[in-house]
Amino acid sequence: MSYPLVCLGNPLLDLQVDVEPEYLSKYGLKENDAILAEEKHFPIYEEVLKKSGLKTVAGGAAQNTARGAQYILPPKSVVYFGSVGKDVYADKLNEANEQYGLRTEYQIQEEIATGKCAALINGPHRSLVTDLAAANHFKVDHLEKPENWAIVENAKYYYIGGFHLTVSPPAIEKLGKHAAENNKVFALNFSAPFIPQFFKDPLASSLPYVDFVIANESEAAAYAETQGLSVDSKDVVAIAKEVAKLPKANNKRQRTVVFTQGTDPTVTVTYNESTKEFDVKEYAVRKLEENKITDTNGAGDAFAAGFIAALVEGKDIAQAVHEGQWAASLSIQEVGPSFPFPKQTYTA
Ligand code: 26A
Repeated sequence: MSYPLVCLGNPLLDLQVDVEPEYLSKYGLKENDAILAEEKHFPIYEEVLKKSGLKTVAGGAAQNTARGAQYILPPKSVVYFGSVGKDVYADKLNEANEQYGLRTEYQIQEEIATGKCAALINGPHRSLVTDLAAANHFKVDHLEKPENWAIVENAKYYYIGGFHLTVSPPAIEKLGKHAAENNKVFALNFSAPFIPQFFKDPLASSLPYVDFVIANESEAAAYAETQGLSVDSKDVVAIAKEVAKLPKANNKRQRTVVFTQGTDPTVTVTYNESTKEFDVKEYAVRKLEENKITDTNGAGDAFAAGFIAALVEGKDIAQAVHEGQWAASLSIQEVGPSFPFPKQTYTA
């Protein structure tokens, strides 16, 4: 019995609260962003823990995608790697993962707390401030343990949260190499604008392995600006073309770049290396009525979950985008990066 999908990322517990715009400005936060906490942000955690209406929900971007993909796929389909502490936060993550049937192979830190993310919700926006803690201590040697490497070898799809580029580029490279050498599917999410901005080199080193890039419009713009591309940073198709045609380690697979844009159409660009042609597609998003939206925390991760689950199911890119959009619409109707129970099933 082997698990077809392996995911890698930073396991976090989300401390989710509603805030006013003034609270964001007090800490110099943008309304829609994800950042690593600096010293000046640390009081936020104390403050949110005291706020009424606090919700603690399992988070960590790639872990959300892993849970979502397992929600969709048959039992025993997804294994997630990351690093946590030994505390009540880790207990909460384990509880959520069990509910979804997600198998985790955590690297456990004896002395370091599980990571947390203050998810500051302001209407349809979410500002995420993360203290990685134990998540920051994931090491490639955890993947290299024979029992874990067997899981990797038995899988056929790999999904990496770009956020993990801040933690263990060697682990990402190891999985990427394995995927390329064995003609397996490797997907990477840009995760947040600060990844292409400040983790430019590790991102550049991992991109040759990537068959599917998944990102949103602000991450695409950050990529274009940081790379100094001579394209309009709002022109997602032009940016996707630039990313799609970057060199690949495995030329047996074309690269597809998938850019979501909130309620604007999802764009996919696939580059055909032999003809030098791009296949560009746009997929409209079915807008949910506003009163059905609970919050957008985890919407992008849910999209990625539906997308990658569909690939695992053997579906094509168009179907994968539709399944991704469906998963995102389910998740934004729940609190945080969650899915509804009893389980819903996707019908094309
Ligand atoms: C390294 N950073 C900043 C992060 C994250 C993160 N997951 C991994 N690494 N910052 C926020 N998140 C998660 O993103 C989800 C929404 O997409 C949050 O935990 C939240 O669940």
